Amino acid sequence: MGEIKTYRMYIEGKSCESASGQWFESYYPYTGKVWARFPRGNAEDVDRAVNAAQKAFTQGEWPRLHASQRGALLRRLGDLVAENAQALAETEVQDNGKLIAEMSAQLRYIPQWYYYFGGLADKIEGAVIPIDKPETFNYTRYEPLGVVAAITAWNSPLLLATWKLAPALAAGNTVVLKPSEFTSASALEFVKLVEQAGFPPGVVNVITGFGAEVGDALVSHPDVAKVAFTGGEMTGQKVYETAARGMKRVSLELGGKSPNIVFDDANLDNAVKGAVSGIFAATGQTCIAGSRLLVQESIHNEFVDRLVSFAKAARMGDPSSLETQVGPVTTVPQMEKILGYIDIAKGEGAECILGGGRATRPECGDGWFVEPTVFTGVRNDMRIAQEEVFGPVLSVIPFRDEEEAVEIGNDIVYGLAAGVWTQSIRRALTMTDRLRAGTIWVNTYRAVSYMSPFGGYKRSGLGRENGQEAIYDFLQTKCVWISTAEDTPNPFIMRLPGDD
Ligand code: TXE
Repeated sequence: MGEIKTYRMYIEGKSCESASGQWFESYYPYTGKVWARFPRGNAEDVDRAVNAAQKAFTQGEWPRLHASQRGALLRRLGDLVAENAQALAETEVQDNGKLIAEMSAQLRYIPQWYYYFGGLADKIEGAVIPIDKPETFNYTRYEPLGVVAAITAWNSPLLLATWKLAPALAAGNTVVLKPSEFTSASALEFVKLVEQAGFPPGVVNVITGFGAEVGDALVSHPDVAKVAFTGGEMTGQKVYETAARGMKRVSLELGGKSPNIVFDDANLDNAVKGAVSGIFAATGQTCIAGSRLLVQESIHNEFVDRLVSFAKAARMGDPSSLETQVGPVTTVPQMEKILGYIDIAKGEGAECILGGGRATRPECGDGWFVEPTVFTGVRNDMRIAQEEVFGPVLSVIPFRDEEEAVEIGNDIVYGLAAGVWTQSIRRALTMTDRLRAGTIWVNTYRAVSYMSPFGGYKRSGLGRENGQEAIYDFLQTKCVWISTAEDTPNPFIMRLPGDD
């Protein structure tokens, strides 16, 4: 690989190094080699970024813009993302190891978030309350919160940032974005487009660095009004606790261990594709992975055979080739975690019928690859069925009937998503009713949209991203009382409906 690329943080419309002058490196997962370096931020940088965001929230052009003008800026940003889609996709391939095929599609879709929330910006209306007091006018208005800290994970850096930035900005907030230390590049490429679109300095800032040094300082900063977080469950819990001390708003998008449930009346060709995309797409590094495949006993063996022959044929290797179907794992700690879980499953007595280790195929070179792995004979109480692996490892669990499918599906601390494969409308509706998860897919899997609310039940998180309701997570309600009375009544007597 050629020269190492140097990135700088972005605060108040300017590129800058960190206060400490230190750097950290990012690797290309396909080769395992360093390709870029980033400023290693600390609490001082956080303070500068939050101050810039607070200043932009209270002074200058941004707070004076109409909602329609904010919407126009967001739509312009969407256009710029579309124009620069290829370059952004290539950055993500390099930094994260994501497939170019997936990223090209994702980058064609990301502008929609800016168009949708840009369009929503001037449709947020308060209400006039038919108040029960004489000579009183009472109404509500929605106002932005202030500085939003957007903290994102490494698995889909730009998409996850977009889910936070588009509604936060549409609502009139300012933002400090902290991407994962493993994948900071796309945020810094993207923020150039924010500037080009014409957002005033300080409205969007990007700081790079580690969770304990930058993330924690950001969550604890007194001028941060809200934290929008995507990441692991343990970190989410810590963020929630820290934010609670400052009484900050929090939305958390955490992990999952989603059941993908195949009934014997399903279209099995479709269900096989759904099971494969549920766990092997994005190398299984998605919070919505269908990592528990529940298969009805009567079709279990046939289904597993079909699934394995489909998965076996998946092409691994160079993520920048359009032919590749399963790419590398993004980080070394993640690869080690996945391999650790494969050992745990073997130790628990699950049967490994596909993969089961690091990929040593020649086309994988020195990259961080794990073979697509399938375990059968998994019981739902095993760790491999209960804990999020976040990799290409599938646990197949047989079930008898609907009742047992619901019981196993819900017997988990998470509740992010679930899939149901059936041709019976009665069964589909019953299952969607009884499964406890924020998203249920029937005869499809992994579908998301800017229009459709996304978020978790139980320990999978708090709040919803996407869809109209997402913007209210970045707003607060103000209630205004105006007396139209000539005289202020006796201050020692409370007035009730019917009193003159
Ligand atoms: O995530 P972290 P990691 C799961 C997955 C993975 C595990 C750990 O199972 O193996 O989480 O991944 C920042 N205060 N998911 O370690 O630590 C951090 O810098 C504030 C599921 O990469 O949660 C990064 O920007 N911020 C998940 C972000 O939090 C802190 C996606 C997420 O990092 C912080 C990714 C702190 N104290 C991993 N510590 C999903 N839901 O999709 C860290 N951070």
